[in-house]
Amino acid sequence: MSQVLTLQERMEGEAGSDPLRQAVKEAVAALAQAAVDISDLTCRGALAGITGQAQGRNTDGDVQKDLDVRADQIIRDALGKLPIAALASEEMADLDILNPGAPICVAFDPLDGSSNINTNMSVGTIFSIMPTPSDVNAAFKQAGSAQLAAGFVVYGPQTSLVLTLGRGVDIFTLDRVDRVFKLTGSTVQIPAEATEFAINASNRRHWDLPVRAYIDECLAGADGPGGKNFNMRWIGSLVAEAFRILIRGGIFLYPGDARDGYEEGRLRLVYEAHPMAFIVEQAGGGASTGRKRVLDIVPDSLHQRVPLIMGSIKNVQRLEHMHTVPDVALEANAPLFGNRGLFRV
Ligand code: AFP
Repeated sequence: MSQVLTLQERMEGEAGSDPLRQAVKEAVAALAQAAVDISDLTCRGALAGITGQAQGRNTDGDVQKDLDVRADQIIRDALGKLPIAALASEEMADLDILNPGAPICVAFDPLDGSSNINTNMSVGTIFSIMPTPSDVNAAFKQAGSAQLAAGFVVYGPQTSLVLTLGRGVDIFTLDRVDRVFKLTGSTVQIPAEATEFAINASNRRHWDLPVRAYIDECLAGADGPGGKNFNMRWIGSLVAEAFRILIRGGIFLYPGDARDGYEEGRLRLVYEAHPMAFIVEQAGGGASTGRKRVLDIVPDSLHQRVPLIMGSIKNVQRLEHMHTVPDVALEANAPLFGNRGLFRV
């Protein structure tokens, strides 16, 4: 294989002498190094003392697994030495103010998909880099469109780092020989339309009608109103679903639903949906709540949840269209729920 660019070399070319881009480059390099260390833990599992056992709950009530806590510490140790104004983590209640005059702020989910750890499924790290506002306490009360960079790491068969600096999406694969991320995909583009959806179908009875109508259209297949046969995937790990969509398209849905506490879905806006939306849009896809663009949303609080539908732009637009149709029209088009339907109601 011809000489491939390393992440460091790719970032050098991007950063130039611009101080803001330099700060972003340093933060991404530190996050990448932390990812190498986290990858060592995930690929050794129980041999590294990683069992997926609960160690308590974070301030938002989510169960904290051993790797959640260790990954959080690895990332904070890596970033803590840099000129960063503030950190936010899924595992921290509030902002961690470091150097208020520094140009950037970093939010991260240190270990997403932790319920998969002891089942040897892919897990990941997600991060978002914002410019520091005049009031550092409002670092993560900016619209997602203000992001300077976003990325995620998948600790899977390969350890892959996906990165956007606002000028397209690159994919880097960890070379375990020299423990360096190397460029394996550049200017990644999501297919405009695809026939694969990802949703936790066990929650169907809790979905709003537009989501039901969209999924039922997919399930109705080529003989139905959508005229296409669909495949389904649900891994239970956002980073793995996102990576698959970057490679072969499709649509991921974690909508709000009628369960207590899930009115706005499960995913967090600041350190999951905003970075994912930035990446997906930079790869030509769409990222929506079903009613509005995720990158337009200004967070009210650090850990607020948001419905996230993302992927191939035409699939996302179809789902958004369903949210503009009156429920009565959607119900009228729902023969699948009659006596002969796929779902007995
Ligand atoms: P965990 O980090 O608690 O495993 O949650 C993972 C996640 O936030 C996201 O990565 C998955 O897409 C989603 O939850 C799976 O949620 P369900 O378990 O409700 O299907």
